[in-house]
Amino acid sequence: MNGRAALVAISLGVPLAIGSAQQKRDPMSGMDHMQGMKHDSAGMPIPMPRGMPMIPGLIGLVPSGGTFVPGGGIDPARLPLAKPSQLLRLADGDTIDLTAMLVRRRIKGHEFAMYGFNGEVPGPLIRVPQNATIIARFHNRIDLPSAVHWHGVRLDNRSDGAPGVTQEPVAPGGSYVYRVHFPDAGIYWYHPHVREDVEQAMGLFGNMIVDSPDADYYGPANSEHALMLDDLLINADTLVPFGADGPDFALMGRVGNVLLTNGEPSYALHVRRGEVARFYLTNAASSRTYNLSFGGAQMKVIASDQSRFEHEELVPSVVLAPAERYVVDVRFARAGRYAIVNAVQAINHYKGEFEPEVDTLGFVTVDAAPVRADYGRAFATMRVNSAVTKDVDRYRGYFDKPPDKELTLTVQTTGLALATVQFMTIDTAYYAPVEWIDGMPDMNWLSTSKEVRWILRDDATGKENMDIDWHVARGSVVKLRLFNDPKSFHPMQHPIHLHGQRMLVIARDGVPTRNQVWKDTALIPVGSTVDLLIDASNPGDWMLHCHIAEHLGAGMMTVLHVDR
Ligand SMILES: [Cu+2]
Repeated sequence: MNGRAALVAISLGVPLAIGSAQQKRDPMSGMDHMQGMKHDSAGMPIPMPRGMPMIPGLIGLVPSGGTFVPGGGIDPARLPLAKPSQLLRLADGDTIDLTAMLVRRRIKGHEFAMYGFNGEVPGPLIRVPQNATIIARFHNRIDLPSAVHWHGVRLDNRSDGAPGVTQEPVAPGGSYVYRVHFPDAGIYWYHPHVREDVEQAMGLFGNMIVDSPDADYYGPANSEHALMLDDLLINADTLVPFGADGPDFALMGRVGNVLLTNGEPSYALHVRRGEVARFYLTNAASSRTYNLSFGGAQMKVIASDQSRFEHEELVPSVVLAPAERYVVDVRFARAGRYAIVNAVQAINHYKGEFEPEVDTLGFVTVDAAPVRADYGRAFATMRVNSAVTKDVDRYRGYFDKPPDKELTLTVQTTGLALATVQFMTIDTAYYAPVEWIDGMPDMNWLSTSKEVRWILRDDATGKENMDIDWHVARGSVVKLRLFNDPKSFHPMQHPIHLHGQRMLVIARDGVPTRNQVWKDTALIPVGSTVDLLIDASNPGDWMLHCHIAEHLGAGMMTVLHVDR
């Protein structure tokens, strides 16, 4: 058990035994604890949002399953300071070494032992030409088993980095060699697929930009910037420890209280007046969905996970679920300072009200001096990417076919604290289609993968998660319908990710979508039915799962077998 958590538990007079959440389920005993805590919130085991008291029946409880922090209490001063991401331009046939290691990070005045690839957070930005193949030698030098998944890349199945499906986890001290082929231009990312609730949250992620041979693929821009968004959950001066046996925060996911851009709490960029800046956006957070905008600057969305859109569009903001990517061009027309913000509707669970919440991720400072090459006219032109339309045309005949598979997204719980169950029953009356923040971190923290099981249920057979034995022939065009059951114990959005293939979001709630783009991750809001059309062209065993790390850790995955 983490030292701090233990200290808190002692001060509250709660048994220290792991699994004491099971032992203390009497709401009245919780009230007693609250008396003792009334004037002192310093000992709170987890940070609560402003104005949100802990739920009385939960005070003093700790999650079942023990705790884990990276480095096992090592003094961060003994670790190398994390470096910012370095650009690695690779050519076809090149080899890289990618080492997961412990690093020291300074965040909001505190130093933590965390993880990085090659000592960098984010890991190296790998930039390759389309159709290149690289050899990546992965070395695991952290204190957990690990692996590397090349998210969104339609590569050879054996290099997919999916332990339990395509390889064994790489033990601490071990290595593994991946052969990564990049058939599609776009923005991708790599991260471990072992305890990603810990490893990804602690900094193991990096981008890959795959460049089209067409120099005018995205149109002109003055500058390019890769932004990896994530968040971190800290107490006053410690990391909130992770579950030792499996993820905690299993209900809503580990939503952080510090928002990070490229690993830093404040992002700063300087541009010239009139500059068109191209941002490659990746949501690397465990569970937070972002709604991002650039201080009112005009933003044009160009591409998403695996391709450009059929046509470009101006948008007020861009919503990124965990693992989603977007390529946007932003034109900074006037001199001054533009705040990069995440603006969402939070729920106040005590009042049953939605409240606006705005977090500033950083600033873009625009010089008075004008940019040398002014792409204002090109920016104002919404390009039509007929190559994407032609590609999608080959699949449009399948849009109206009946679904090949229908999955319902739901959850089952056992052994949760009584107060959690009572509060949730009331709370479910005003669920939001997307839960942007964690308004109930106390009950969320106590819910581990022991109490919570997230489910993909096959409507036709009633089979769930890994019991679904789903085979399709190579070259099939598969229609998958996903329904996110709003009547479950804790309805919540799920970013559903399919490995190794590409897919289109063809309808939401029966309404056909327009402006297609090839995706590997699709957000399924609560109460929604979403139709995906999968181009199952890449043979192998491919994970289909929720990309909220804690939901995946609590079972929310199956495998699509694309037979040879
Ligand atoms: Cu989920």
